[in-house]
Amino acid sequence: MRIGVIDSGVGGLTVAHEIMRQLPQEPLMYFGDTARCPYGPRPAEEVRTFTMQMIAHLAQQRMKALVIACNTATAVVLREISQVAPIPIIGVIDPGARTAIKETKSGVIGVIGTEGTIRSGAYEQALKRINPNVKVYSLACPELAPFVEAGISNEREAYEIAQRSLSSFKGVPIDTLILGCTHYPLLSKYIRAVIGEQVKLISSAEETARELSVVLDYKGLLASQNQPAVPLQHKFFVSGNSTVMEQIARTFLNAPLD
Ligand code: DGN
Repeated sequence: MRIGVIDSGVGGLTVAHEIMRQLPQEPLMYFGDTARCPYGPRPAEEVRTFTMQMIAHLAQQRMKALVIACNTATAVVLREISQVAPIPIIGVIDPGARTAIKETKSGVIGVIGTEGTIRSGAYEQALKRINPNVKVYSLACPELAPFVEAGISNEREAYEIAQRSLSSFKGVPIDTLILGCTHYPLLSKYIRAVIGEQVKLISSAEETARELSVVLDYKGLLASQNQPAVPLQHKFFVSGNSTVMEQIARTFLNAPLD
């Protein structure tokens, strides 16, 4: 049985990549809602409907766990569906918050994400649940995910968009920055150039894959650790254009899509 991974578009591939690295024996199926990305500016109810449609699509096949590799969707639906779903459901917000708390020295943490994620306050709540004393600065960056979704064709433009998006963090004394949208690790080079070497960038991918591994192990759902006889065939679905998905799969996942 496969692990389902969903996102509004290509960003969840950053999480899929880490799952493939940590759990190389697990076949994935990925759904990117490229036709309706971005989710960030949409009302919560619409994000909920679209996310449920993606889950319903993957649920037509056998799935042993689901990773909501989209912060915007995690903020809206995780709590609701994990209470009723018959399989484990993992989101990306708590893992990102846990990693940031582990990494921060000063306790001053920045969060960037879509309008929906920032509006939900989900990161701030998750961080303060772990440590009520941390100081959190949150910033919506609505230009970043659509830029990634369009294919990051121009390095200069990437840098300028990162600079514009992060300008209000100038002078804010964060030592840790949560990339609270799964599209953003694909821009980390530009974000790093703007924010400076001294700030630790946090992507939820690694900790999300770790949480998935722990949950599968606990439930007895981990695939056999033996090397499969034939290489795993992951499945990728998109609701719209697949060009950027293919480009990212080739360059970032190092695995051409069928
Ligand atoms: N990748 C998604 C997230 O982590 O929130 C959202 C991108 C978008 O839809 N703008």
